[in-house]
Amino acid sequence: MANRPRLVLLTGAAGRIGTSLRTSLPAYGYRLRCFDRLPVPGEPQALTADLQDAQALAAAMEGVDAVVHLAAIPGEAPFADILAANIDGTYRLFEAARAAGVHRIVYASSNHAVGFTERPADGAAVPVDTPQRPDTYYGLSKCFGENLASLYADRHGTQTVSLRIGSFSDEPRSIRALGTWLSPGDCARLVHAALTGPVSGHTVVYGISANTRAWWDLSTARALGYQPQDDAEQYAQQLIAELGELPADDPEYRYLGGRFTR
Ligand code: 15L
Repeated sequence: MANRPRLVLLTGAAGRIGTSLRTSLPAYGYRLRCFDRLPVPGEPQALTADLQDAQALAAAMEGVDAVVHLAAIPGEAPFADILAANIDGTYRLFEAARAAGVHRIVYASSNHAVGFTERPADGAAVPVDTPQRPDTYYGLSKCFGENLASLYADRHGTQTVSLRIGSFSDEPRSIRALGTWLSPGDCARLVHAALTGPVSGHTVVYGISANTRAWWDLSTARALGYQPQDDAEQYAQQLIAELGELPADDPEYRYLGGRFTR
């Protein structure tokens, strides 16, 4: 594909999803430049720096075709910490990418941007155009990141894709995850689609596998070319036997954000 990005800057490369993508993305033909505030195991070339380090960020962008921005505090934290890492850090990342002329940014948003949305009574999959409804300062920072992605698309013409990632893990580990699971293989497929699929402006997609009990609608992800292969259903019988079904008044069942809404 002519427009397939080759050199991809991967921020948060030492994190859980970053570690998985470092293994899986090269098979799709990408060269990765890794960036993290912590050393990245097995990657001596990785750039170890903070997002607040403007010089390091500018150097990281040199020759880059696209950015996959994962670096963030991955859950709830004091507002000051979220502000520095997730909000200011994401702004600095977008601004450095714009200054370097990077065409596409794939932004790791989260389902917690819409976490206080009640699950539809009929169990229907929630679409991407549901209003933002953060469940935490963390979720709020993901709303900011999505809106920043929208601003940079409209104002600067950057192609931006926000991935509202569900529950990334090797296997689903909760009843909620039967609907929200994103397998490592599907995560790579999703990021590849986000790096190569047809994007005009800002696109929001949910990031889950092809779960029989899916909580979110995958049509915008599929429009990018995402073809998930995994389904949490194969774990359902065992998980339900171990953990039991969720009671209807349990926040893990009632709201999209699960325990983040407690
Ligand atoms: C997230 O955004 C978190 O980073 C992760 O730790 C999980 O809690 C996940 O959402 C989820 O909702 O399962």
